[in-house]
Amino acid sequence: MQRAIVVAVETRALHATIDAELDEFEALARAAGAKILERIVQRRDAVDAATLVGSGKASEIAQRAHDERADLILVLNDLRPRQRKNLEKIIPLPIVDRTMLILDVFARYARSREGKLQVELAQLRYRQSNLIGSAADLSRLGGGIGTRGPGETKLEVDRRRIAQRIAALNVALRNIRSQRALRRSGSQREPLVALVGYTNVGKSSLLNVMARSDAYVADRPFATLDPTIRRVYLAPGSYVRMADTVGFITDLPKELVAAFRATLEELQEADLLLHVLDASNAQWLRQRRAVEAILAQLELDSVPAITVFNKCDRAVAEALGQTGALYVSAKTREGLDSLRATIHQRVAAINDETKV
Ligand SMILES: Nc1nc2c(ncn2[C@@H]2O[C@H](COP(=O)(O)OP(=O)(O)OP(=O)(O)O)[C@@H](O)[C@H]2O)c(=O)[nH]1
Ligand SMILES: [Mg+2]
Repeated sequence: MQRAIVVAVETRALHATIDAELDEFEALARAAGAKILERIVQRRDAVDAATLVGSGKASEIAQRAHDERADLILVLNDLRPRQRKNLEKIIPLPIVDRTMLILDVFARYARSREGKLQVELAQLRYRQSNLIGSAADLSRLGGGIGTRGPGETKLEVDRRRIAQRIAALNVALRNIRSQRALRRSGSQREPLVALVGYTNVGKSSLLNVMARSDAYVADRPFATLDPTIRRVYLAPGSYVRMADTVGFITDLPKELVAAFRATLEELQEADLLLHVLDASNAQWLRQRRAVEAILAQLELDSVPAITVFNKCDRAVAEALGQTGALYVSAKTREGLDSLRATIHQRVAAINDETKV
């Protein structure tokens, strides 16, 4: 386990949401295998242009890191390349930002060949555009959080080889996708319903209770990275294919959106989206907005959708009574009959429309 100190600058803009963002950030850090020693938050009107935190604060962090034998610094705010360089001069430890942390969780858990290639592509693009990964940096980092590639391979060091590797990854991904498109065009299709939503809201759990399947479920961000499809019974003679997808998160790194774009755009073929929300999370509205923004970015906002609040067995008051939404629990199985009935009606209505 790597020992990490979490650092954040609380600007005015962040004031209202910083606690929730730090909780989420630390959940990501734990999923990446870090042990969090301490949270250091500095309040400022704006971040310091040179060192993110003030330079005095940076020295203080360096001292704490030394005293607590920390291995790395995790920074919540976006870091410019220059701020990273300057901070690394004051704090002689690897500095990992939120994007690197998310990419690291993906690298750690991607299983399918396509998933691994996509993650590696995203990581290399990020390193390229943020000027990370000179040989000196990497030898110091030694294969920990921020440098781990999918399947424990080390990220490429040499810039010229990074460009070559990116090109090779793009070719390999195109091949996988064209094979999948061929397979799909042959199959007689039942309607496709896709589960989408913020990470950890219970999409895979819902798929499991609906399809009596055993997709991987875990109480950590990004448990699902590889798309799965299962057949789900709705009513006599009525079945749909239900797709589970990677969860979304606020400010999903653009490199990840780009790398996963092709896979996610296949959701445009869905007849219906189930936008799953976590009724037990006080942050559900913020999560909903983040998901809606990503759906728009992927041009999925024109696909018919229904809103499903999951975890209604422990709902917070503010999540209740939203009009037009369904309330279910994958845990207690409450509300699943009406979810099946609603999907059945919506899919039938869509099919009728397309016949006319
Ligand atoms: N109390 C309660 N917990 C639930 C319910 N559904 C899921 N969970 C828990 O929520 C956590 C996340 O569930 P997942 O099904 O892995 O969530 P997901 O949306 O697929 O998450 P990612 O794949 O990581 O995006 C797990 O610990 C589940 O046991 C529910 O209805 N009630
Ligand atoms: Mg999942």
